[in-house]
Amino acid sequence: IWQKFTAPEGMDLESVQRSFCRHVTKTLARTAHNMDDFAAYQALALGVRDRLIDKWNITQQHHTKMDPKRIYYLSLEFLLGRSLDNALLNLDIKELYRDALKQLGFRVEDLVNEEVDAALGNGGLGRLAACFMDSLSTLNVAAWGYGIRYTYGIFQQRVVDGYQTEFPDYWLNFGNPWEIERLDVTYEVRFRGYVNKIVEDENTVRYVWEGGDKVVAVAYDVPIPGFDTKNCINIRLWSGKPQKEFDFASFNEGNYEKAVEEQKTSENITAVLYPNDNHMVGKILRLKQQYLFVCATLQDVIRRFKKTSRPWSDFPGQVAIQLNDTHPTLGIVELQRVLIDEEGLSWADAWDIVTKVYSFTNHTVLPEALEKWAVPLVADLLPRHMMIIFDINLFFLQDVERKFPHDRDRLRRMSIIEEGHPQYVRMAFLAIVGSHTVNGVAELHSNLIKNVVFKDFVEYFGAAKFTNVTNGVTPRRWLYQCNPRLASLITEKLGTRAWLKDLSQLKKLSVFADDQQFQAKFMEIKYLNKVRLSEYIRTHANVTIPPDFMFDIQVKRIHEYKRQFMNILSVIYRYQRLKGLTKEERAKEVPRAVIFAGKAAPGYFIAKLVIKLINSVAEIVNKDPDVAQLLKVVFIPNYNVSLAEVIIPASDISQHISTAGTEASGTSNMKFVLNGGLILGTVDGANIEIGEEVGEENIFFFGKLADQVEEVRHANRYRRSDVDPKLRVVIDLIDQGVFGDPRIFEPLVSTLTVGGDYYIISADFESYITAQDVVDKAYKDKAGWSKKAVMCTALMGKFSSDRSILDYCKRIWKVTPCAVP
Ligand code: 26Y
Repeated sequence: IWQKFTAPEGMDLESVQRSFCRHVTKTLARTAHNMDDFAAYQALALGVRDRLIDKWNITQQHHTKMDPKRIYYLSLEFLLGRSLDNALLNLDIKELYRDALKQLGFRVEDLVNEEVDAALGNGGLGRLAACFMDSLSTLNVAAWGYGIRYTYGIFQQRVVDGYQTEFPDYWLNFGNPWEIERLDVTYEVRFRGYVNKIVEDENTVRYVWEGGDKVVAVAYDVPIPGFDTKNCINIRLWSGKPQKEFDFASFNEGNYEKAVEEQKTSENITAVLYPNDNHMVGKILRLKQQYLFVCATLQDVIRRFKKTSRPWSDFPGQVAIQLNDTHPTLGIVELQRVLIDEEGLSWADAWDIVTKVYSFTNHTVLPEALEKWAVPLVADLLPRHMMIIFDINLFFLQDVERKFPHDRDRLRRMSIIEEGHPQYVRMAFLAIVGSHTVNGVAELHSNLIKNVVFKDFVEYFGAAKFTNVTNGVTPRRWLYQCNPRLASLITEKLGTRAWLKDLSQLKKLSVFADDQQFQAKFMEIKYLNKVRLSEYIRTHANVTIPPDFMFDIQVKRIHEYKRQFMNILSVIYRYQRLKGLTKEERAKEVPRAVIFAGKAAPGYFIAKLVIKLINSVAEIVNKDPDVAQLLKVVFIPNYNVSLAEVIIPASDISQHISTAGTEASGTSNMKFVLNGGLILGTVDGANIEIGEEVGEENIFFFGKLADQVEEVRHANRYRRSDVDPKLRVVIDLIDQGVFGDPRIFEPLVSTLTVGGDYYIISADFESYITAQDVVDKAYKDKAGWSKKAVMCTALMGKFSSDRSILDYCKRIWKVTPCAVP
């Protein structure tokens, strides 16, 4: 009976339709006459969810039987975006559903647009975690993602009077079909309290952490289907709630208000995602999030491990935990605490296990992004952990001292505790000391880590502990899903869709790079994608962009190091240049649409001013008839994953122009090139490796190199007001009020002069403008450009997240696949 009634959903039209109608009438309690597209989306999603759960169950049963080494990917951010279209494609049921729904009067394409994004992340780091989950599932790795189920994801951005304004992201208001609430999977998490020292005999003392307040973490599971596999893995997200939701004593006394007070007043730890990208803000609630996260996760991991009654010495062979940046680093301390205080292991045995289990990925070298927590804050919230951190540091520094005797400055530099008033815990150092492997996310970045940022640690631990795993992106979402026409063309040309699981096969496209017919098809698809984006911009930003303009796109978080400011300055330069041209000269110019999108951290004043400047420039340029045929500028509000899926396939050129040495990798650069868009970029992050793959002739590099930046900065200290002459022209226009009241922009403009121009915009400006001209020239040669675009797509095989994940599996986690047969 059981088998009969739990059989997986059928793969025929009728099964799909039956499931759809059942969810409409039974789950949603609506009727055919009382439903809109959103209800249809919900019913469709619930039907797909049923299929995911079938696969999820099969996968978990298989893993339980085989008991393979589990990979745990710990990340405070998962930027998943929408799930429906992705699930339909990964399960290979999109055609089936399209036909089934057509007969019911719905278009799948309309319904997938009803979904709200799951935006539990800020930018690159969170989206990388999401791509990695897709690859782990597709590659049949027995992996789990762990994260936080924020009630509010990254804020919604609107533009009011040219300024960014933030609104809450009510993503759960209409329910979330992609999560399975596990009210039975809960763990207690303690905060504050005191540490009791128990002397058992002369040789043994134990510490017990007691008292304080407890909260409860509840699990929500998000199934992640692999592509072309039975495998479906899981992201387990924790939601916090107060332990006592209800005060029965007060209730019985008739004090109903007080009975629910705790629930009302205790701030919900997992309520909101911190909206800072690459910028540390030492808020106690954030530390609480981090601890709730690692505490619940480790209890879950350990419970799973204990089911098989293995000895603790087996733990490192069965468990690998990857730290997505330092945000989950408390997990190192928590595991050590559990092993010594609760499981009774010796310090040495416990530490041996801990350091075999953890590995750590660094995503940034920006000093303001390196996490450090004030010791008094940690000691108050997590008293036992603070003791353990001091002990870890003591044993570590004793060892450093043995290896490098009489080098006190080295001890000061390497200490996990930064001295001062107050002292701080340096989380990156703690992560390095507690991990067996540390990796950066692109070659240049990993080298900077080794030779500059963590140099002392390389000298102490040896170079083998530090490695590179270049980032990648999932070709399922970032080509197959977001650019279906190009995906079909590729499959048609290669005669197989095997490239979706082995992206290196794209190189077979390169033989068609000179084929005029193929070029024409390729560029026709690009054109249609530009039409789609142009339509979006018209309806959402009220700017009309002819699709035959060159689409020049910069979309990413707004940050000084990413230099959107330099981009808009160069737009002003172009604007004044075009205005100075004769009619004949204008006819030779390439019409360009410069497209921006991205969120600024709400507290990042300068970044928000950049948005205002972009909008002010757009306003002037877009209404100026002198340049109407040649230049458009637009800021598209509320950049997110689903918007990226519309923007990225439509680029002719995209900009990745960080100051050399500051962008660890970048991952959107990979997405753009994969979709046949060229890069204008600095010699930074993964741009370098993209250049190596596609060839110098297919990428536009400019600017100072990473090892020249310090010297420029040094020179800047004596420069003050004598900026690059072309930049001077631009600054003068802003100062004259051409783009509105110059007093508004003064704090931004002065970063170029009195601010010391830390991101060396002035030193790179000439080279940047020249590179823009080279781009224009190349674009005029239609055949030449088409060939470049084809070669870009063809040579991007390296940048699949499948390759990254296989790299982690082989070199860091030492794990092989465990596929559901
Ligand atoms: C400390 C905390 C406030 C914090 C929060 C978010 C610190 C950093 C971040 C996010 C960092 C981030 O997204 N880094 C990006 O990671 C990508 C994936 O590796 C890289 O491609 C990108 O260059 C890097 O900026």
